[in-house]
Amino acid sequence: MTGTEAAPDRIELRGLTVRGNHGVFDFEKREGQDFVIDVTLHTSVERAAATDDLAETIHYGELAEEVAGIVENNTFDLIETLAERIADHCLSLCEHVEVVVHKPSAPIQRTFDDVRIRVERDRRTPAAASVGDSAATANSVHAAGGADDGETAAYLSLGANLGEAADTLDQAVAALDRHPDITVTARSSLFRTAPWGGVEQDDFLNLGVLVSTTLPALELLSVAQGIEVACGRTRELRWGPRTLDIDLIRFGDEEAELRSQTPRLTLPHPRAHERAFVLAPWAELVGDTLIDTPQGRRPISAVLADLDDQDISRITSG
Ligand code: A4P
Ligand code: MG
Repeated sequence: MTGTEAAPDRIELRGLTVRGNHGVFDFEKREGQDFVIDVTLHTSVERAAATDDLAETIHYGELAEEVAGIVENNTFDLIETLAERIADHCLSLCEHVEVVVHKPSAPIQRTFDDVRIRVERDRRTPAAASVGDSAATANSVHAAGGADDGETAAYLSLGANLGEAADTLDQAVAALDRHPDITVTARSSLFRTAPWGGVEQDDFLNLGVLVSTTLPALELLSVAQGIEVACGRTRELRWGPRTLDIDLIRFGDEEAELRSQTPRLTLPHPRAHERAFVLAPWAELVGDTLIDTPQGRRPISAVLADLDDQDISRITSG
């Protein structure tokens, strides 16, 4: 049975108009324009109707705010990406969703009524498996991360080896800090690091930042991915060259870090313990901390000592 058959009812939000800075052209990112969003959530309203209780349904006021936040707090080149992100979020609320993103002021040199992208996603179909997984994570993140009622500390690792890598990293840190719900509390030195992962390519520049955020982990990752896109991320190969990569390594404190096992968000980062370019900036920022390894929790300094064959050098102080 599909999600659609399971829930014949719909909650529909139409014509939500939000100013955003999405588009491939610089002027679109700089000046912004209106985006119009339609969302259809496939969800049963039977129980809410029977009890007349708001707690039994999806609050459409909150939905509108959350969707508006995704439009306002990210910068994507493509409305395809924006539609996907909104759908991804909605799958934390229901099993099946349709999202339409209209861009009525798109830079098209002809008279036109509208241009729009429509995506339909289901938690349970293989095509949307990662979306569904991430939606499940979104729920657990809200429960486990404690981000709804306060600040959560997180560690992010940033890397680049294409273009003006040092400038890109500066811009990325500034963009994270500009976000209204994220504060960069500490930034590491810049490190020059030999490529990890077996792909022959130029050295990377890497750094790490500690942030404090009121966002749940998935939204923090979405913001980071939006910054990757805005910095013109290109990547052809897994572990290959990239303009900018931002990985979420830890969300929460050492004693209360979020654990997540989905393709969209795996936490703690499963390969952190193998990578000096992740651990050296982290150790610089926090001193010692216990991290997950296949041998159990170990002090970061001991794990780093085992990685001393990885070529890494500090090039500026933070
Ligand atoms: N994803 C799941 N969990 C996470 C998480 N904790 N943080 C998902 C970030 N992303 C996470 O990521 C692929 C998918 O992983 C996304 O859909 C995301 O939702 P990606 O960034 O698109 O792909 P990728 O970066 O090519 O793959 P991967 O496996 O993330 O590569 P890494 O691990 O980021 O490695 N060598 C040096 N010296 N310095 C580097 O910075 N970076 C890489 C990239 C390889 N070698 C390097 C460096
Ligand atoms: Mg990555």
